[in-house]
Amino acid sequence: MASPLERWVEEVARWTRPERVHWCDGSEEEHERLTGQMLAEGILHRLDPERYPGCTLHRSDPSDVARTEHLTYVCTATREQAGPTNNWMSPAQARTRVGPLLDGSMRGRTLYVIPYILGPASSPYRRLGVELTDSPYVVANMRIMTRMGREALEQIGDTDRFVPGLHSLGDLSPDRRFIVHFPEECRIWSVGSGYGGNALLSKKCFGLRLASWMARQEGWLAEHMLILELEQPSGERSYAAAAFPSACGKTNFAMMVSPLESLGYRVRTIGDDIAWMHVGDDGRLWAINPENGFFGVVPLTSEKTNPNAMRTISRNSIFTNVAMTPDRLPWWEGKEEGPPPAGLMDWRGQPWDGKGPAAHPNSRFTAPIAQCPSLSARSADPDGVPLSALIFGGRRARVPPLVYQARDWAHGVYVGATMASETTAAQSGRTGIVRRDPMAMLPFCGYHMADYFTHWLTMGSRLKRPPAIFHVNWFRTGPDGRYLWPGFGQNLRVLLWILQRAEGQGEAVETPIGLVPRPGSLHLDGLNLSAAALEALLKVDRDEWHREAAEHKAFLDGFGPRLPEALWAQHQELVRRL
Ligand code: GTP
Ligand code: SPV
Ligand code: MN
Repeated sequence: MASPLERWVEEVARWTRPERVHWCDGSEEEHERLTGQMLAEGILHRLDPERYPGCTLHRSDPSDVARTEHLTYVCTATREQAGPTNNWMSPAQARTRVGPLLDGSMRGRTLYVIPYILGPASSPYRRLGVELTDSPYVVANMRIMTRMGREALEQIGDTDRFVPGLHSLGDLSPDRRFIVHFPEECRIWSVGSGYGGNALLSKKCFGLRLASWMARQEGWLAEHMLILELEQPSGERSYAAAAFPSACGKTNFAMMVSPLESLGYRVRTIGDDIAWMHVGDDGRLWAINPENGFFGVVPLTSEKTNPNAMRTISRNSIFTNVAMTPDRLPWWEGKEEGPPPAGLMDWRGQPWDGKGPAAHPNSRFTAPIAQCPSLSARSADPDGVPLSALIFGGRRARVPPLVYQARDWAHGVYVGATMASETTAAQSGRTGIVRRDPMAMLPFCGYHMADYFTHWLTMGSRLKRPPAIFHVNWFRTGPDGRYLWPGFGQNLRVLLWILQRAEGQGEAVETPIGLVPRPGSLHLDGLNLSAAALEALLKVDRDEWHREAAEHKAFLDGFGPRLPEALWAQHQELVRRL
């Protein structure tokens, strides 16, 4: 008798008509063979094997360089279940609109079967998935990003306990591109894109959209969050998770190098993009990183901004849409000081004309988590780590101060629900526009966002020792348009205050929006920051916040009567305090 997995693979093969089917075992030998094939076909290009051993460059189709949110759908039975922030079509509509695009779409290609585990292999919180794809580049990425291969296949065995995800490159045309989710069946179809979060179905499709749906039903949280560890001079370790929208600093924050290492403060990395969080027996919130690699933003990554990332991506990594020097080194804006090297090939593979950027602004690295020098010893702890703090943050030139603390859990949920950020190159469309992005989950929540807020509030009531909640903004600018805060490793100074506050220490002053650091309570020794800049960074301007609160209201109104009363109460409290 064929297993559910075998039956599904056969069914998909009859439908998409691949020339052959390959079951991935995740072995070194398989990896070598596939890489060799992609090099021969020009899907990958070898980088300098001395300076970047095991590294390759991939150039995606120029029309396929970022997630396409307008082509991403949540296909629940009713539109109401998907809510006002998701694109919706009915499951039946999805079958008639998207199904035909998959019909025969793998002709002449190989169908790869990728079994994978999200989370440490022995974690009670792990989940199993299988991606079927006709892209060998997706296979190579999934091998880095997940625990892929034999072990996953064994854990699936004859059961149907896996999330089926079907992906085909189709003809790569944006006119025939769809990323559709069927939460009720826990199923994903993606066609017409080979890029990142559109095509690596373990990541945003399963890890967030479907997982957030499962999490609500089962009483946990699936969030767009990094997870980090802070070691104190006493040797004590505490943990925090932070949600910043795409390309707003999660990877950098998770890998930051402490400027206070000589004093005994050290940061270690657990995850950089997704956190799955459960209520522990001790009433605390525990987090695991479901992923096994990083799919990170390349531009501006440098020895200065993120030396841990530079080490991590120095071998066995895939670079997507970066530029290349004549001696086959990957190159990107912000990599090093000084003028760009001569003779660059841009991300499209053309001689660089010096006009636009040489590397695409959303160029990415795919690198194994095990190569990260700052990796925490508990990064693959099956139980996860207990969180002391949750941090929300956005990219805002104005309004939110460097850091503030929410008064309690419900206020923290309000802060997360109303946060906003300027759009970046991580999604197609215009950049630099302020949009509300609740909990950095706007493009990733698999159901009605008002129900998601209710779920957050309910989770708080189940936590005996809830993490304290904060909001940060590294991106506030001065009158000259320059960032007021140096950012990157210096963000540790803010993290210190956050974790002190979470332990009931650290000094704060009350403001209408929450608690901001008392000047002097931030550890700023050795940082050349003027008193005026600090004041500007911590300033809470009532006029600006009145306008901000009005925008909160307009945004929350869009959720209609499903919005939990507790959030309206928070809003009224904010307005009253202002
Ligand atoms: P996704 O992978 O898209 O989810 O992004 P991310 O949230 O992990 O963002 P990442 O850390 O890759 O940073 C995105 C961009 O913001 C990069 O160009 C960084 O150099 C820049 N950046 C990150 N942290 C800071 C900071 O503290 N200050 C400033 N000014 N820029 C930062
Ligand atoms: C993001 O856009 O938030 C990413 C990259 O982490 S992608 O995998 O394309 O979603
Ligand atoms: Mn992300």
